[in-house]
Amino acid sequence: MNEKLQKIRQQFPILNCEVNGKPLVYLDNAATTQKPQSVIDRITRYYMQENSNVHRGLHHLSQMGTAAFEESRRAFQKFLNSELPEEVIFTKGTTESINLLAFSFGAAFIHEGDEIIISVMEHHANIVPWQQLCGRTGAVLKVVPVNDVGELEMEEYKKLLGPKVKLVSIAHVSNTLGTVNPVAEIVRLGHEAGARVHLDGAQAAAHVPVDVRALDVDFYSLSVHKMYGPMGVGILYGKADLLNAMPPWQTGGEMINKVTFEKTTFADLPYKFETGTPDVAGVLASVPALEFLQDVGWDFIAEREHALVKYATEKLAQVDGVSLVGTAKEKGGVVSFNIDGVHSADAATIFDHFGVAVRSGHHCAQPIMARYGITGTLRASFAVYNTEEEIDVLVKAIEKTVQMFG
Ligand code: 7TS
Repeated sequence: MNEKLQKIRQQFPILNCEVNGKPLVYLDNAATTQKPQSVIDRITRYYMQENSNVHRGLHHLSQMGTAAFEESRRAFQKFLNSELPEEVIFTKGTTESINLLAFSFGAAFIHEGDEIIISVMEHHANIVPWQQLCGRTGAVLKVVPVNDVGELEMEEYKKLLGPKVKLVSIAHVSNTLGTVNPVAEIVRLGHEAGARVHLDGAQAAAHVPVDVRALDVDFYSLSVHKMYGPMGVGILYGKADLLNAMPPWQTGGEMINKVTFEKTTFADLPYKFETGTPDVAGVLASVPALEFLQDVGWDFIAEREHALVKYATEKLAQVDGVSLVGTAKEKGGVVSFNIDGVHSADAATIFDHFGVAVRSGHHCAQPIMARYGITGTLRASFAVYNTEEEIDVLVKAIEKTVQMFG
């Protein structure tokens, strides 16, 4: 193992633990990544020395917390290269970001007969909120198909784009297939047709640099827990002019300007969309997660994740009875597969005896499963701390499973 990789692994205490008497082989990073010591320490320090509510107290701790909270927003502004800090809205995660967007953008811009484009490979979080919005408004959901290897059929996307399309909402990277979608082209074509474009970046933001201005994307969602950061924090990025034109979603404290029983006026961005007490510790501990990504560097991340996907793909292809699901040309750190005659849940349970953590089942993406005529897959998903040796352990577990069900 090279020295840099070793140093990275040393930052993650959980990687030293054992599962069922075996060293943990954590290959479920698309569900959530593990957390480096710096993130854990930041959470501890907050609760030991800084805990207070933000944006409301005049006392020392609250002032300090508020300043750190807004610093964290600026860290995300820089991370995403957004023009303004107030274009960064803190949410609980991608799911909440998309629900916010569906309700608020929906209320401002979606009417009966309008069209919303998604794709077959979306996570349920980027399907159900739009389906519900269509149910409320009489708008129509259009779905971009996916080819046999797991790529969006871009010619079909072009055909779906027409004057009625108000929004395109597509995954930057697929959580089941690992496909990296041609997002710059998706945004460009969407804009040419007069639509707004949202990218679901849940599976992208820890793997590729995201520059919202270079992409010219209107909205971008992410979950910090998939980026080496804490649970319970997400971002909805939106262009200020659009966010300003959108009504609040959830209402209550902290998002108001003035309240009387006759009428309430609302705060400006970003507070209009940040109701109630946020996860302050989580927001503050997101900064060391961004610093971790920056310290490791995008080049190293890309190099390692490509190497791991290539290695896993080659090794799995050599095992009789294993079939890969999703072999797009542009792929992130996800390898989905099935073993002939073995239910994915049974296989995952056997893998666990080897200390190997993978996800099994439909991965909250039932439509793409239906597209391939399957009910689920086994999914190994990689982070920058994973190693080829860990993939060897996975392969051993697969071989054992094949033997047992032989
Ligand atoms: N969008 C995509 C593409 C995702 O992969 C996920 C979570 C979400 C949205 C929702 O993110 P959350 O943080 O709000 O839950 N995906 C997965 C997964 O693949 N396995 O567990 C969670």
